[in-house]
Amino acid sequence: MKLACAALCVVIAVVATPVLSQNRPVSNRPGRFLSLPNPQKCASRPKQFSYRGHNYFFTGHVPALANKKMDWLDGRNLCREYCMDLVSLETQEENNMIFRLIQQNDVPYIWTSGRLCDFKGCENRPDLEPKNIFGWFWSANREKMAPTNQTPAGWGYNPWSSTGHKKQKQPDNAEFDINGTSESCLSILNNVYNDGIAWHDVACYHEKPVVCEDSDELLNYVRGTNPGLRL
Ligand SMILES: [Ca+2]
Repeated sequence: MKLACAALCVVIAVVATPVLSQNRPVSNRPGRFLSLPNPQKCASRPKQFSYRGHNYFFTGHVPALANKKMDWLDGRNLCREYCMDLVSLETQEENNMIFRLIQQNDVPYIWTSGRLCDFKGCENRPDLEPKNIFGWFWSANREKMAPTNQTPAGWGYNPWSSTGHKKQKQPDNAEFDINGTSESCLSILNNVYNDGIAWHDVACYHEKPVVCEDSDELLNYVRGTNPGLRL
């Protein structure tokens, strides 16, 4: 019941994106929802590597998904069917692990679960202002990110790129100036702006491969509703 409520809240939050849906030039598909986990897929999910009890996989290394690129919400939903979600990078150690994966495999970019709180439900929240500094969070677990203009506590560097399309530090919401589409999703780009591997705010409709990470919430839900299923 708790999960149903949590999932529903997220569904509403993700679907109600007035800024994006009014302005997005392509793949403007209304009425999209978060997928529910598929118990069989959860039980047989790819486990390519693990960190602190969570399993991960990169779609580029799953033969059936190797050439798949998807927009941010489709990426979340692909992961969620496996009781996972897009990767969230709360610590430098975990971030370094994903940066290494990208570097060693020459991956051009991936989606993470990072999202700007710029949709319905994010209004009247002084703690999220200004949005470009305080408005970012990890969708997979709703954890707030450190202010984007600071090195996160316990980290030795700021993972946001110092440059981008406008030659300004990220997040820069650059595409908004080009076609009115907000850069509301967090992608890791591999040296696209001659800036090494770094975080960028990117418009959510762009299609990219993804890294999925175990979701405690979805695994617990499927565990509770499928006694005896080995996850
Ligand atoms: Ca950007």
